[in-house]
Amino acid sequence: MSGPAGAPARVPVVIVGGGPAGLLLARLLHLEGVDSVILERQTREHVLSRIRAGVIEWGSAATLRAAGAGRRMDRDGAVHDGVGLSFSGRHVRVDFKGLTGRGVVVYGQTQITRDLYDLVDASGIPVVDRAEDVMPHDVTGPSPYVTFRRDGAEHRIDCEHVAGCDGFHGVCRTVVPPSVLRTYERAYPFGWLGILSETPPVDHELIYAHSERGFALCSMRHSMLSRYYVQCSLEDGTEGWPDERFWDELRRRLPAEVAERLVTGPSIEKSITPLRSFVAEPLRYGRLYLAGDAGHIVPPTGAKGLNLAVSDVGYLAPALADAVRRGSTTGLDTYSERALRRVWKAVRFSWWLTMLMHRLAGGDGFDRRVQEAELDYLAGSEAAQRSFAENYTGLPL
Ligand code: RFL
Ligand code: PHB
Repeated sequence: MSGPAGAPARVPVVIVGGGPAGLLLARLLHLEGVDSVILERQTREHVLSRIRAGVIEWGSAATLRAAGAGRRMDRDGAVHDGVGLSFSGRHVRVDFKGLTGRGVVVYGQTQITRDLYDLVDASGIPVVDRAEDVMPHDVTGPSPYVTFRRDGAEHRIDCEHVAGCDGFHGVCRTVVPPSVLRTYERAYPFGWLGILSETPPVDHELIYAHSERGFALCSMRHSMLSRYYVQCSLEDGTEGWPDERFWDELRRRLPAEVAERLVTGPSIEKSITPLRSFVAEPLRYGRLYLAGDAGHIVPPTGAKGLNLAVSDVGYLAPALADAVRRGSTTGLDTYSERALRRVWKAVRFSWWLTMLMHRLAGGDGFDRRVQEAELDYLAGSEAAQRSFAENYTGLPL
């Protein structure tokens, strides 16, 4: 076995996964003078073709800027100072800026990933794509190593620490034995059907809509690229949702004056996502650390997934740098606890917003009445709106 072409045989930190968490971690470590290697299962083209998050919390935007990844975000992204909530024929605007002094940045994850890849390349950080059968070893001892295959050849990289940034379906979480790992999970009985279309967004801000027919979300990437979602059944496939049906259903879930303004067009992407909350504890096992979706996922309703990946890495990068450069493990010793405190608050918010805004099946109407009462409360209470705004724009690190 040998170090692969372009990657050293020994490096302080091996990062498994070249999504936003892995790329940002590599860049922040580089800025702290710590070398790393990224092992990514997919091709770069594949990673860059994924359409995902669109809302960046204020604090995440600051972290991205500190990493040097803020230039295009600040030029092409849009600061949103509020968001619309519609229900029972009413439309309420939650004024983030007025209530918290901050907004969020609407800028696609696809663009962030591209910006981070550019930075990682410019920093000379090796990224091995198409890395198969990646496997961390000996993470509870002083000398971990990671093996993988590429183009049929076996490789090994020795390291001091392994960062598991390999998403929900990654390998790193499976390295933690069941006797150590506790998982908490909630699968919701519905999904989101999302489309991207080259049409102007229906509003200058996002609209979260609760309706008798189910939830809908109007989002965007820029002035000529809209992102819309409707709650759908878990049994649905995209083939059962031709564009006409999607637009028709979306219109029916929006307040009449919004539906009238909706500009439709052919979808350029269409996909279905099941909704799930999941947390793994602890996020550390020996010298292996889980960050981002590898350790937890949230339903997209609260727009928190990418933001949690950024905040995990915001804790992990300085802790790793302290360990590698100064021999101090205090930051790593408290990483899991610090990250999980913030994760659980985002899990709570995402769960709450999901349960508030979606059509819940069955029952005698009790759940619906409670939802309506809560939405009415939210519409009429500045305290409730401030709490919403504080959570949506991002709790402190
Ligand atoms: P990722 O992005 O999944 O990246 C993990 C990477 O690891 C690779 N990998 C492996 N590499 C090597 N060996 C293995 N064995 C590997 N297994 C996997 C994968 O190929 C991949 O490249 O995780 P990361 O970096 O933690 O980032 C997390 C975010 O991607 C995710 O939380 C967000 O996209 C969630 N999310 C949203 N988050 C927000 O903050 N705001 C939003 O508005 C928002 N909207 C969304 C979302 C996610 C969605 N979907 C599709 C799940 C909307 C949707 C529809
Ligand atoms: C998106 O633009 O893709 C998006 C925005 C807000 C969410 C989820 C997804 O809560």
